[in-house]
Amino acid sequence: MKKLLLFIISLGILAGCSFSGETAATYIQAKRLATNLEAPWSIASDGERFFISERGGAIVRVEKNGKTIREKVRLSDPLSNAAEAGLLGFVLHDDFHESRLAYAYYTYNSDGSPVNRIVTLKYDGEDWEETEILLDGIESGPVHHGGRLALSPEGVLFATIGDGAAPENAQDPNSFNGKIVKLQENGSFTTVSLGHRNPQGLAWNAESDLYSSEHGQSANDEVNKIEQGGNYGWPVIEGHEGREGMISPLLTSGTNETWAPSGITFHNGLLYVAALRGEAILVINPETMEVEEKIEGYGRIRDIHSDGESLYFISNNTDGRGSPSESDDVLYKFVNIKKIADERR
Ligand SMILES: [Ca+2]
Repeated sequence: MKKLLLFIISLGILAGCSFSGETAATYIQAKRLATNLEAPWSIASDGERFFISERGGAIVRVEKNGKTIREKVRLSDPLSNAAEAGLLGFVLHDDFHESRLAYAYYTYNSDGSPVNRIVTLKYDGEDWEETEILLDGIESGPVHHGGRLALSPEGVLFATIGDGAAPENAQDPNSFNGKIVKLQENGSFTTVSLGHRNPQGLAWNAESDLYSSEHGQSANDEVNKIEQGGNYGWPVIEGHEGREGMISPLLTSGTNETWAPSGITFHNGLLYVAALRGEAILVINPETMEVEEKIEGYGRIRDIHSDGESLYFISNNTDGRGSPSESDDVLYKFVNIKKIADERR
């Protein structure tokens, strides 16, 4: 009887989960922190509030009490309306409390063509204003803009840049496209790695190793461990393929499955990957690089964020490629993460 009751309760509150064995953490409930986001892209937090970038060019501030305020971002050029483009990556400076500075990656319209740049934004408590261009002239084709920004454990800004739908540029050391780059405070930048198709996830583990997710062509999505100077193969190799001088992924969706991975994060020793087309959060054991669990039921997922204690994620059903519900898109928080094995004992 007790078991049956547990099972029924589980059915009720475990919506959104599918399990593969009794190995991984399980997610009892996802609480809605904010609703009606419009094509949200990045989750940032100052510890008190969330700041969610929207592709259309706004930052949504989410207060602790659930109040949401859509804030203006004054940019030096109008945003591009190309597919997948707009205000993408957004991350707060690590001294945001003092400096009120953030970094943003956006696609603007340059004489009818989409071009990406990375800028600093200054916050006045209500709105954001572009104050400095850090990297400009990042060519962008009709799609594949990349766009993820993240701060390393040392506070250095990293960015993922897509191939701009010109695959050959990913192997061209003189092109920004298909690269992961890092930018120093003094304005200098370094290419970290090349040979990427459309990377959109960046995260460091507890040992400060950098991981990235990237969209493959027709499946072959990848999770890579990024090494300085590494060549990750695109468009010469993809998925499981290998070649001397090129680094194959730690994990790939293979030729029959598409995840369309975007934001990634480490949390309590596991790697979490937001999947758009896969409509799931992939929970990956970094020791085995196996997908231990897929958390489903929220539609397309664009970004996932850990504050060390809790996990947060945003759906992405309003970008024209999903089936939005009335309250989409939503910022969720996972509550009550437990071991499924414990739960069943
Ligand atoms: Ca690759």
